[in-house]
Formats: sequence, C-alpha cells, structure tokens
Amino acid sequence: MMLSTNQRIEVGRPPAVAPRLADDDRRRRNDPGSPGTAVITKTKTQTKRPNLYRVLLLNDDYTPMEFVVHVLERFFNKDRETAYRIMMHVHQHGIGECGIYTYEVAETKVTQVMDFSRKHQHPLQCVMEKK
Ligand code: TYC
Repeated sequence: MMLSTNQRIEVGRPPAVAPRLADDDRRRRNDPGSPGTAVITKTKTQTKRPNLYRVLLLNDDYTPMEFVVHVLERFFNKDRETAYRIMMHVHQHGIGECGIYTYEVAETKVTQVMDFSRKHQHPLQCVMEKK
C-alpha cells in the first residue's frame, strides 16, 4: 500500500499513559508534574571528621613533679590522680599524652603550657603531633 505524508502507521497499542519521567528530566523540560504533586529533594549531609592532634608533655630533669601535676589539672582538666599518673608516665618514659584535640585547641594548649612554664622559669616542653 502507498502512504501519503500525513498518514501514520500504528504499530501495536499506543501507550495508555505518558511515560513517567524522572524529576530531573521533567525539571529540564520545565514540567512541574501533575497538579497536587511536589518534588521532595533529599539532601545528604556530608559529615567530615576533623583532623586530630595529640598534645604531649616531654620529660626534663628540672621541672618539679608538682608543677607538672598542676599543669595537667589546670590546662588539661585532669583530676589529681589522673594528672599524677600522666606525670609519672612522662617522668619514666620521657614523653606522654595529655589529650587529643582539634588543631586550634591543641595549639592553644601548647601555647598555654609553654607560656605558663616560662613564666615560672621551668624548662617543661609541650608539643603537638598529628594523629
Ligand atoms: N623529671 C622531673 C623530675 O624528676 C619531673 C617531670 C615529669 C618533668 C614530667 C617534666 O613532663 C615532665 N622533677
């Protein structure tokens, strides 16, 4: 059979409903969807863990034990028993951890301890290292 230009051949059944488009495709076509519908956008929160830094005390031969215990209580919020245990660990092993903090908090602790030790003319050293 010959076909004129306006004739169409239907092959099979026409779709009963328009194909469902994904929200993104409909938005691109500026098609808000059927009335009474809403597009719900789910936002996935990206939580990143901050870099953490260990604050350490170093042993020396001159800083009084009592001063180190006081430093641990005052700047690292340790109770007296914990402070004494950390001080003895540093005394016996040469180095010990006072706490783990984000960069700016760790930096502040180091500065506070170094300033306080210098003020009292003790050679106590406090450093930070990336975990
Ligand atoms: N070694 C010191 C002393 O015998 C005590 C001390 C402990 C000093 C810990 C520093 O970080 C330190 N007096």
